[in-house]
Amino acid sequence: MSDLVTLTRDGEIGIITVNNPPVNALSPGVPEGISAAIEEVTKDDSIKGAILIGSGQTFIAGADIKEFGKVTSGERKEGIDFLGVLLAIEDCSKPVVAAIHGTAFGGGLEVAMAFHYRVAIASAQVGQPEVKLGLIPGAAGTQRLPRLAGVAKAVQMCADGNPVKASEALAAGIIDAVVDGVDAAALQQGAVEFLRGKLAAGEKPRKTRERNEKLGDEASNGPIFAAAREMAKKAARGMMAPQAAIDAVEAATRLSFAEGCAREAELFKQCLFSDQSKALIHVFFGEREVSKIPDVPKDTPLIDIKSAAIVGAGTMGGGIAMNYANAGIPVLLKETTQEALDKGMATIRRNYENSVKKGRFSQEVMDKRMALITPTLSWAGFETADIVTEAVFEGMALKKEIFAELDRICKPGAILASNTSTLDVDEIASATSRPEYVIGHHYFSPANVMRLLEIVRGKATNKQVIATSMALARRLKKIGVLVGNCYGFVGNRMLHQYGREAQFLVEEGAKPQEVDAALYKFGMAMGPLAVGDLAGLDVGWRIRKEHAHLEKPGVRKPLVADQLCERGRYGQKTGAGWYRYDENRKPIPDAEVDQLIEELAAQAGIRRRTITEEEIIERTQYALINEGAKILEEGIALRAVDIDIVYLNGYGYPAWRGGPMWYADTVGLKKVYDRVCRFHEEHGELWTPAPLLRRLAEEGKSFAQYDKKS
Ligand code: 3H9
Repeated sequence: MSDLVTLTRDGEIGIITVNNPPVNALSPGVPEGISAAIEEVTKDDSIKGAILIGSGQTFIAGADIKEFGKVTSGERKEGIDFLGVLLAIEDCSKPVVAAIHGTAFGGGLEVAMAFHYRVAIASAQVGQPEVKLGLIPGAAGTQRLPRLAGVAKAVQMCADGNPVKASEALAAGIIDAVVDGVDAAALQQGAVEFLRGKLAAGEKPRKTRERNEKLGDEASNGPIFAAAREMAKKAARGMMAPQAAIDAVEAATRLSFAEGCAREAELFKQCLFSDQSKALIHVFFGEREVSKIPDVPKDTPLIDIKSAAIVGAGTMGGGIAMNYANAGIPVLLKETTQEALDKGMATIRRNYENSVKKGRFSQEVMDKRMALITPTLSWAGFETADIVTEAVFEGMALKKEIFAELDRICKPGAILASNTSTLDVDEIASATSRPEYVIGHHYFSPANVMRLLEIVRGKATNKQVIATSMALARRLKKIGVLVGNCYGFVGNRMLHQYGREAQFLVEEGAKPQEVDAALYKFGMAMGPLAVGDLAGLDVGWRIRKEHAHLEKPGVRKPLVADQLCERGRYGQKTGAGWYRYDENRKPIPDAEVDQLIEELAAQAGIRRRTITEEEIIERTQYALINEGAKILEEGIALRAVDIDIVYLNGYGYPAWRGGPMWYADTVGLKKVYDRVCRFHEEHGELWTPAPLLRRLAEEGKSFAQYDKKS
């Protein structure tokens, strides 16, 4: 045995402890250590039974995800024989109990299911989240879980990957008891008592793999699998792992345990070597990487955020207020007229009521949250707020006026954040005498739902304000990504290029619905033109008017969106935009729009032609990637993975493609660069290749390699 796994004793009970911080993952040495401990338990006559427990905050949270990349890259030839280890546990001649606190996820739950019994404290969670990494359970989870929980529960857990709480796991038969207590010490004691009870009763332990009574039959299982496949098709559109997980659970109902394991292994391998799994593992580590800011040390002291205030109770301001209230932080919400304030509060109330109706939380929770939001027409109370977020109309003059006012009112050390989506944070900060406390907090609509928070660092923003903003993002259940200050920051600056190409494609001959359909098929949550209709075409129209002075003469610009706005077609809110909308908000292609497009294209002398789906993908994706490379080289994004995380969490980019920069790596930067050069020749200056893209392509490198070095 190693330090990773120890065997100690509590009287006649062996205590096997896994010590592999931070999450007791099954890194090399851990399964072997458990195996050796079980052997010792079997051999030692003074030990009558054993428990397995994790040290620290958790049971085993799964396989060591870092190891998968080593296997797929060929760096590691031999895999760990998980199945063999689990069979040995199950075959142990003495009763063994898995004691669960924190999370028993993936391989962790698979280990636990090979034990004869499982007990947990109430706060523990169990789950098979492998599909979130593009994988399926690979250590007989798809075979043992249906034997414990029944087919319906097992197929659900393996296909959606969501965890279940201890109480639910108990009801499903996954665990055998919930023990009192809140920590590992209480758990250990409870598990030992549980085991002593079993020993005293002389109960013969059962092997999970031999428990077939919940496996159902063809007639009962057929509808379960059909429904699960349908559900996965919708909820995990484009992903292969959920379907593979369902196939593997189905194998458990049709084959022997050993054959079922062999089928699972085959499917696991297919998933492991897929681009989807590599992308999702990149996302898993990326979401954690973005919290690391090279020049802001981990131990930077934070500003204590006990109260907040928001200027503007519109769609964004209201959503931001909900975030604070949801996190238990009291928040003032200011508007200029009673009417606007009432409207904002009514929207918040309606949103909460919908959540209560859907059973997301209770009326009591809603009441508490509503009570944390104080509507106001005055600045009174702003002087004590630890953070103020401005969420007014996107106009520089107005924002500067508000920041000058905040500078007069707010206490020293308060964070002054702007929810601007495009504007210069330094210019906004220049309206104050304390630019070091000014920062951008760019939320995404709907702000109470979307996970992304772009945190925009101005040239004077101090490190404490940055560190506090990153920590606050976590408190608000967001993923904070630090970005530099430029027009549109990371997300909208890239989106601008993407949206531009979508519109050019339409002018050159693709129908709006063809552009949207191609990108939806690619995996985007919605096509770009449908997104425009949803967000309101007038928003961009207004921004374009504000920035008209920055346009370069002679550079092509999209023609149609502004004309749609001139005709009052602002999108869904006016019942028409790129599409017409029926009463169910279903987009309907509109001949009037086709005609307008043709007219505008003819006036501009644009030759109309057939556009392929491939061209739609290349033009839109490579526009994102080329701009992303410029953003990276300019240091607006810290790493390519930061750009990916922005796109996945703010723009509906499919996680299984890993984000635009990772997607570029999977295509190959040489190919992307060559196509960008071609588009440059055909379409001119807007396609000027990013120097970084050229350099990496010429060196045969990827963005991921660039990240490793930076
Ligand atoms: C699997 O099990 C396949 C099997 O079927 C067997 C196949 C043969 N491995 O999230 P946190 C790191 S697939 C390696 O910030 P939290 C993480 O990167 C696996 N590293 O903490 C971070 O590192 P750093 C199935 C891991 O408290 C640090 O630990 N299991 C792993 O917010 C802290 O993580 C899963 O998918 C890992 N398995 O949340 C579970 N897990 O500090 C994945 C974490 O350097 N993990 N790290 O940035 C989680 O869901 C969360 O980490 C957990 C803790 C809920 C456990």
